[in-house]
Amino acid sequence: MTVPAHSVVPAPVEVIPAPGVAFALRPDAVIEAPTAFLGSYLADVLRPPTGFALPVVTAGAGPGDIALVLADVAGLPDDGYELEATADRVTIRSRTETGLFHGVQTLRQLLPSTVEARTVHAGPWTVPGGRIRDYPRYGYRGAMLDVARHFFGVEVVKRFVDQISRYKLNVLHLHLSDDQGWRLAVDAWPRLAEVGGATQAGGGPGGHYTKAQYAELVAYAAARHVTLVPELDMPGHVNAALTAYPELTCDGAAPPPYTGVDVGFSTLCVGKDVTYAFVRQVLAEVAALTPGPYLHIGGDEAHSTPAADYREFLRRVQPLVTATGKTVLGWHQIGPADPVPGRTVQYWGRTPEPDEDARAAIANGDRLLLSPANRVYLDMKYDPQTPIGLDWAGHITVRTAYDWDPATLLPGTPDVIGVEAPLWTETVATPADIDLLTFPRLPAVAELAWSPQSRRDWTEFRSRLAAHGPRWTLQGIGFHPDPEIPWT
Ligand code: TNX
Repeated sequence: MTVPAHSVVPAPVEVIPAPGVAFALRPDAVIEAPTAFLGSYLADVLRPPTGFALPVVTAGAGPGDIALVLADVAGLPDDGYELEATADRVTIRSRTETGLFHGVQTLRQLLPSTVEARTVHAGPWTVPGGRIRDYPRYGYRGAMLDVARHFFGVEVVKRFVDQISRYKLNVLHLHLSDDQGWRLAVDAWPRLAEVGGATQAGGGPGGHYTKAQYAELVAYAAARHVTLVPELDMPGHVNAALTAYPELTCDGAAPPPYTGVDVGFSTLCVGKDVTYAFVRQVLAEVAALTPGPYLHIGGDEAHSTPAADYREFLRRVQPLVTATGKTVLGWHQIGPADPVPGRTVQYWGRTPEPDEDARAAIANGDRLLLSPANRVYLDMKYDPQTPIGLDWAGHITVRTAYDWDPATLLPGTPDVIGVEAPLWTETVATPADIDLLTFPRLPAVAELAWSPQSRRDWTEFRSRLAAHGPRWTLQGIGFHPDPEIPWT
C-alpha cells in the first residue's frame, strides 16, 4: 500500500516535501492575518489544544509564527493558495481571503490530529516542511441538506457548514420546502411557515427559519466561504404549502398535512394566476435574502402535474427567477422545458445512461451540476446493516462515492460546473444521524470536486482518509467505520 507523505483531504494539486525539515509552533507564536476573522478563526482552532495565547496581529510575523498573507501568487487562480512550511515559519499566501481560508484548512490537517481536541494536549505542534500549491478543479463544490423532511435548527446547520468547509466545499444547498414542511418565513404568505412549517416526517413538531435566522445562516456560511443555495421545490413536493393556502390547489380544498415519506402526489395548480403571484412573491423574498447567484426551483418528481402543464409552469416560472437577477437551478427533470440563459440543471440519475430529461438538458447546452444518486446520495445506506438511510439507488460505500470521474460521467462534453452531495432526511432525524451518513463519504466527494483527476487514486486516498478518523472523533463526529478504510 502507498503510504502518503501527508493526509490532506482533498488532495492538494502539488506537494513538494522538504525532507528533514519541520516547523514547530512556539508557545509565544503570533498569527499574522489580513482580517480579524481569519486570524481569530485560526486562533480558535489552535488555542484550546495548544494552550498557547497566539495573539493575532496584522503584520510582523517572525520565527516560530504563522503568517496568512494576501499576495499575488504567480499562476494561482483566485481560490488557490500556496502554503510554505520552513523550520522558521508557516506562510500561507493567496490573492483572496477565500484562498487563505482553504490554506488554513490544509494547515490544520498538517498538524497532529490532537489539534482538533478542545482541551490542552502535549505538543510538539509540528508541520512537515515543504511547499503546497493548490486550487480547486470545480468552482461549485456542494452539499445539500434537506431541512424539509426533518427540520434542523440554526445551530445544527451552522455545525454542518463548519464540517463541509473543513473539506473545502463552498456551497450549501438547503432543500427548504417539501410535502412534509415549509421552512422559511415569507412575509407575503405568512401561513407557509406558520402552518406549513408545523409538521415533519414522522409527525414531529417541524419548525422554520425566521428571515433573521436565515440571514444569520447566510452570514455564518459566507464568513466560511460557503454560499447558500435556497431551494423551494415546485410544482410538486408542495403539500405543506397547499395545507397553508388551499387557493393554490385546482379544487381549492386544503389537503391534510403529510408526515409520511412518499413523493409525487402534490402539485401547484398550473392554470391559476394566483400560482404565479405566489411564486413571484416567494422568489422575490428569497432572492432578497440570497447574495449567491442561484435560486433552486426543484422541479423533480412532479408526477401529479401533467407533462404539458409542467412545461407551461416552467415556461412561466423560470423568467420569474431571472427577473430577480438570479440564475435558475433545478433538478434535471427541467431539461425538456425551454431553457433560460445560464440555466443549470442538477443531474441525479442513477445509471451510466442519462434519461430523456437529462439528454434534453445536455442537448440544450444547459450547465450541469452532478449529483449521481448511485454515487453521491448521502442518504443511501453504506450496506444492508446501516441503521438509517434508503437504498433505492443502491448501497454506497466510500469507494463507490469516490471512484468515478465527473468529467466522463455523462456522454459528450457537457458543461459541468461541479459536484454536490445531497442528504435527504426522510430517515435522518438527529445531528448524529447526519454525521453517520455524511462521514466519511462527504470528504470523498469533496476530493472529487476539488482535486485534479491525476491526483486521485483510491488506494492512496484510503490511507489519507484513515488519518481523519481520530480528528472526527475529537470533533465529536460519529462516523461510519467503512471496512475498506485502514483506520488508524
Ligand atoms: C428523490 S432526488 C428525491 C427526493 C427524495 C430522495 C430520497 C430528488 C430530486 N428527489 O424527493 O428525498 O429521492 O433519496
